[in-house]
Amino acid sequence: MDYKRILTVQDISCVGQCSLTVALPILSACGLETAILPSAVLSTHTAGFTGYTFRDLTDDMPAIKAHWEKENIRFSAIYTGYLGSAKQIEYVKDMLASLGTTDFVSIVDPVMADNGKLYPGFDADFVECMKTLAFGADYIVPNITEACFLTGTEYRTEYDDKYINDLLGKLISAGAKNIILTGVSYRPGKTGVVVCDGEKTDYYEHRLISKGCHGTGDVYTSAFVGALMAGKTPLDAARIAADFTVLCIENTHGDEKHWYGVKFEPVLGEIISMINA
Ligand code: PXL
Repeated sequence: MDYKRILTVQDISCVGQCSLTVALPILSACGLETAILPSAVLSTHTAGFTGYTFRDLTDDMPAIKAHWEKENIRFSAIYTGYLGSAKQIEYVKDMLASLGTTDFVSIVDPVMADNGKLYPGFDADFVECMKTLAFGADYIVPNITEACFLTGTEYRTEYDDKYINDLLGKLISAGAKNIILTGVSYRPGKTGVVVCDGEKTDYYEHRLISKGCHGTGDVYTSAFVGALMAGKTPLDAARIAADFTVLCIENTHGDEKHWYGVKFEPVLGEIISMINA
């Protein structure tokens, strides 16, 4: 298989095991040359820490893109995660339009919300802008809260498959091509991921270990992108990402001091085995 170069655009939270400090090692482990574009540098992530620093790197983006174009650098895929501002989303859309190879794939994790609420710093204008990025992408990987914000749907903690199918239908009508909807739980002790390409919908159910483990969304999407770009089908990539995320949570669960992220490093070898299986 050819050697793929992938770009991931998201923040560096210096401490906190999320975004780039998760995506870079996971994508590299999947055998991909991984280029990064930090959207911002924060001392920690914003979910649970207070007083964190935030250096917005939006203004560096056009010059970085221009340099890559001058050097004729192109990417097989661009995967976006946490983006710091609406202006940044516009720059990222420019990159999707011009930095891809001919078989280019775009994957957008519309990181902005969880448990029914937007993360600190995000507002309705950001959501509107995120819609324009997400609905133009080849794959989107929202959780249920993000899917609700993207479609103006009321968030529910209890739901059935009709609610989920309506949500998928609204995403497809709005322009989504392939949806990987995470955290879909129909019974106690279980959760799962829905994979929908607009015609076919599959569901992969797995163990629910605990709620609220921070950073699992980034582990999941990074593993999904890694497996997809390593040549797996979207459904297989979604399954591998789910199994790997469960392993990471199992490895973290029970360590009360480790509330801010998942201890994915000791099980990183497992994703390599899953991809090679
Ligand atoms: O895990 C998503 C994420 C990424 N980056 C930053 C965050 C969060 C979630 O809160 O705060 C800075």
